[in-house]
Amino acid sequence: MDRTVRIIGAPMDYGANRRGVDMGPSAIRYAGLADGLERADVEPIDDGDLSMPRAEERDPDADQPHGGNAKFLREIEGVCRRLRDRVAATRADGEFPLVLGGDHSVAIGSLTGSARDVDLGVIWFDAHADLNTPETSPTGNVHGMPLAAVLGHGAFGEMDWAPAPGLRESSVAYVGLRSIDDRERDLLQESSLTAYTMSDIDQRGVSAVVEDALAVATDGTDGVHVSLDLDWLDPKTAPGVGTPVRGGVTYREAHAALETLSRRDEADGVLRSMDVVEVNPILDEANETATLAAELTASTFGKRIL
Ligand code: 5AB
Ligand code: MN
Ligand code: MN
Ligand code: MN
Repeated sequence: MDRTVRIIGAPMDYGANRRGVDMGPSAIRYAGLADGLERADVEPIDDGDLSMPRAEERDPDADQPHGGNAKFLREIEGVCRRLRDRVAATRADGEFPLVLGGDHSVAIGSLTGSARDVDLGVIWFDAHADLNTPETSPTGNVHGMPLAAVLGHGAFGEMDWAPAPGLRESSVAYVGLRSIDDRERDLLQESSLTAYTMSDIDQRGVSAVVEDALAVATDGTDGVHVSLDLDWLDPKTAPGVGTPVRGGVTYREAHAALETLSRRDEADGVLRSMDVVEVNPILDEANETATLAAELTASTFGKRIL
């Protein structure tokens, strides 16, 4: 066993408009996550799930930022502060934090925790840019905002809990984008974020694109956080997600991408933390998407065919 991976369940659904994504951590565990990790020669330790406040007792519109809409922001803040501290403590103990969502708003906690006291690069596997602010969001769903939150855009700039000083736009690379809101496109183009779209993958192949993303995320940083939104994959392969978009990566491309990360990590230990998010078992077919999430995680840690 060459490394300890601490599994932290974050059954959050406050950031999405669909119930069910809160069952993601159980479904991914049930699909054999720990076994897969052992076969990748890492030691999994399961911390269980963070506790969540009960949605039925909450008012989604309480404490809205001035002039914006970010539903359940107060609840998301509470959970992400706890997750941040758990992730930072895990890193401080020399272990690898693996966060199971839950919707993508949990990445606010993983990123701010992993970036504590270090410069962090990020590779964001997603159909979406997740760069809306409370002012630009067409839905008010915070799972469409985590990168804007940690980079301190818009109303997030006034919140002391989200921005991560160790994270610079120039160290963030998207892989596989194919659905971006108009205001997000403007933000993206004004920013120094690097975005590889599905069309880059079509033209150059997924491994070459991931090598480039690694170059961006490792340049001048102390390590890389991997954020894997299962809607990155094509919905035919990963049906159990709340915001599916046609034209995503295939089963083989997804494995090739994460194996590329793993090969680099084997050479220089560049990966620091990871989250696996947006698995919704209610929308899934026979736990197919959770199984894929577990397999892809094992591939990231070096599980090989031979
Ligand atoms: B996901 C949308 N851009 O902001 C929004 O799944 C969708 O974490 C966000 O990538 C999808 O609501 C969030 C329309
Ligand atoms: Mn996402
Ligand atoms: Mn997405
Ligand atoms: Mn989604």
